[in-house]
Amino acid sequence: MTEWKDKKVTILGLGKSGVAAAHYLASRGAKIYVSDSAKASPESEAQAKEVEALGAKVEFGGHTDDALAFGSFVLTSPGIPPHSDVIRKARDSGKEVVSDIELAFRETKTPIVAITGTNGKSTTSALLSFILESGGRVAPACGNIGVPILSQLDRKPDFLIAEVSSYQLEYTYNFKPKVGVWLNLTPDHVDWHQGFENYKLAKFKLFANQQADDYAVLNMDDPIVRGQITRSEVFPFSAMQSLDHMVQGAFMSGDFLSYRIRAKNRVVCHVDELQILGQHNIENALAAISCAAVLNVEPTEIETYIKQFKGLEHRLEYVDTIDEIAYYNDSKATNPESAIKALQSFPGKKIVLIAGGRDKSTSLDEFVDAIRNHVAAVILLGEAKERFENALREGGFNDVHVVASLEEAVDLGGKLKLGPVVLSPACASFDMFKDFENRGRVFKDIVRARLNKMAPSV
Ligand code: UMA
Ligand code: ADP
Repeated sequence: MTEWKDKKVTILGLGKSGVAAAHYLASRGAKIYVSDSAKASPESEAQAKEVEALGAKVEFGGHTDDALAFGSFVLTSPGIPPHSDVIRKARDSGKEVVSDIELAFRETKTPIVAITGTNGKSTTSALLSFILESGGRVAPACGNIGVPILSQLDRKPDFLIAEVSSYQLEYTYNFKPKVGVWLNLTPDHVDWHQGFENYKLAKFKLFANQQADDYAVLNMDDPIVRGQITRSEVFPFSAMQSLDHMVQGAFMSGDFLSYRIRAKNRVVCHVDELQILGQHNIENALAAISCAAVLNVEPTEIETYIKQFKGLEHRLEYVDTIDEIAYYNDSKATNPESAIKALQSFPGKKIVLIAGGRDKSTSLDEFVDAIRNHVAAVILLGEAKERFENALREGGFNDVHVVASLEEAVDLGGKLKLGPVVLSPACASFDMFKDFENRGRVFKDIVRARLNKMAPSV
């Protein structure tokens, strides 16, 4: 741990992680200069006041040489890319540039479970945290999930369950989680990393410093992840293979989620006992089971709590049933790949899909294929509606309805009575909503208002 008294630190970015870092360091006597490239706004002015009250200096509208020269090292917000002028300048002047997870690792003896992957990080982190905390431990889900890791250290946790992004990993050097989890890897954030190879290398850093008494929880169903070589002990998981040849691991035994550790096989639950839907969530559950197993959580605790986990808001979240039609909010599905996961999560049923929003202009071929197989009707709205409608009709799917608002979409979905109504937009939300969370909450409000209208008055 570092002695911070009177040590000077430059923090780049006055976002969530910058503010949390300022609090952590100022409470230990460090002198702080926070520099943000954006112009001041009412919201950022309020954040500036908060950190100025800690004695920190704040600048907006660019990163000056003064700010860079101030600190003996630089803590960067994860969004700032390594090829940006400010990071290049800091490094050229010999400064160490670290992310908050690197600093947190240096500052705590609490074992860290670090969970990464292109998809499923938040669900897996939240599920593991739920299992551990339901059993009475302090084990917050933190990091990229939206709770800066530095804000959790003073709670004296038993474990830190850190969702880590490739951005945060890029700025790590000594980071060594007790358990590193890698769920999957598909192209993402390629511009930020300047290529897929760099994105992959950032993810590899999760295991770079691990030793034989650490664990690597690896998805054997992912062609890149399963090839990872580590010094740490591998605990494999697979939703598709039996793993009979492995000494330990988490796997499906028929329809049961199971694991083997120290030569004992354990059955956790039947797949239908999980409240989180879909094949992708079986993978997330097996990853969380793997972590709980290596952390020596009692099998009965894992069995009990995994069944109680309701999932995260906006990820295939069950809202309610009106007139025998169930409604689901999957507003977090902001690209076609994640919407496909939702379509595949209702085996034996066809759904009514509400999609559209701000178009990411990526290929719709696989999305249209999945719609042909799993969807009875599509209701489109937002900026993407024309391109989506054309792609669907060209792909031979004609049960397409175009509407002007989410209210109209929910109303029509209920009237069609063709199956569960699922909002899984495959698009960003910014054309009609503040963000995906706002879109999901508006959807839920509309559904619940309809439910209230239907309820008989007493
Ligand atoms: N900024 C600069 N200089 C620049 C660029 C940006 O000063 O060159 C400033 C911005 O003006 C902003 C500040 O940096 O005021 C930081 O904003 P930010 O959103 O990048 O960072 P935080 O608010 O600290 O949020 C970060 C993560 N954001 C990113 O990685 C982009 C959050 O993940 C995370 O929840 C939070 O820390 C707590 O750990 C968000 C995310 O989008 C959800 N992550 C990506 C993803 O999941 O795909 C990786
Ligand atoms: P992340 O934190 O990595 O963005 P989330 O748990 O928030 O992941 O899930 C976001 C979306 O990604 C989900 O709505 C789902 O469509 C998809 N998803 C979740 N888990 C997986 C997985 N294991 N593999 C592939 N896709 C997944």
